[in-house]
Amino acid sequence: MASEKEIRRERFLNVFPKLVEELNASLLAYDMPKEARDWYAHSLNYNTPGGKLNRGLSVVDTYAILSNKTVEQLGQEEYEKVAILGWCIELLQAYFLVADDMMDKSITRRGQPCWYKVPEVGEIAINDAFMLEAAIYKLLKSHFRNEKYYIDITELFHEVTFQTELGQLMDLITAPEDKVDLSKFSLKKHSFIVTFKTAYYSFYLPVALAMYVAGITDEKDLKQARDVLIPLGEYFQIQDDYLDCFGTPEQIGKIGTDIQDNKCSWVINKALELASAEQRKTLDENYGKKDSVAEAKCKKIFNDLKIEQLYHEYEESIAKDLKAKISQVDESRGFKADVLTAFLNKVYKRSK
Ligand code: DMA
Ligand code: MG
Ligand code: MG
Ligand code: MG
Repeated sequence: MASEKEIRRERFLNVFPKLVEELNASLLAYDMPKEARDWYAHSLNYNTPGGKLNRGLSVVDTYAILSNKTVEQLGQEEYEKVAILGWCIELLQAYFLVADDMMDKSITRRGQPCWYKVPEVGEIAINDAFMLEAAIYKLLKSHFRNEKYYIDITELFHEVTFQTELGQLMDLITAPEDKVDLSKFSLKKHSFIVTFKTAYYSFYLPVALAMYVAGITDEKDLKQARDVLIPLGEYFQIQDDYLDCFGTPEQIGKIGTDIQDNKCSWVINKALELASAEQRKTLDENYGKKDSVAEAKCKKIFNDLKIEQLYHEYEESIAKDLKAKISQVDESRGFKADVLTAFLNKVYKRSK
């Protein structure tokens, strides 16, 4: 028997082929040949639906909570409306990931080769990334143009995209390939980078979109959502950093690259706080090298410093703080603390 979670995922997935069809029809309107239409469909299908779909499903879940309904009680038309917004976030994520994997020189994603690693794709992936982003605004226009919140959600997508790109810029320039300088890293810088590169689009965006559709748009309520979701997003990226180093590729669907890529990750920052002079020297000499022996030396130090245990302690403490914050939420204008609890529960102790 399929679980409630699997049924919800299936219902969400069922919407996507219609969107691919619609996007392809827009190419036909420009007389694009079959070769181009097939390429776009392949890129959309390869890069968009294969992940956990947490962000997309959260738009639906949040909207249901705000409407005092279960997901199952949403009528098909109402359901598709919010599901399309969910797919727009998944398209935004696909766009970022295709580019991120090229910039991070990653090999696999979601258990398959990164898109740019597919032999016939290569650097065409750059244009494919742009076209994944363009799909968002096509869909917003065709499905939401007549809604009073159309301009709000369109501007929100633009702003959040820009915030994420700022985060990616900071992530990349803090990790130059040829100049390893660990003194440039700090937990404060890490927090800044991950808030921008992950928290806004992965956590604030899904909830804010559902709030616009549900008509709960008082700035006080948007702020209540942000005040919990931004630290929750920071916690999520700390998990991503932790899993990059300590997760297995089978578990996380990708091969970790942070050590070899000289990334300002939570793991190295925590290690730098605690390292002895000797350990620091080893890290200075081996971090950020495109070499698996050097990478193993860094991992050995992380193990000696018990970073895994520190991570679990961090996780308990942040979950406790977030629960306390959620319990303070003011529901008088229709916003609901349950929206935030549902999000926290999806993230807490995740292992993939
Ligand atoms: C991901 O950061 C951020 C965006 C905006 C894609 P990352 O490089 O740590 O992600 P991953 O570990 O999935 O490559
Ligand atoms: Mg990456
Ligand atoms: Mg990256
Ligand atoms: Mg990562």
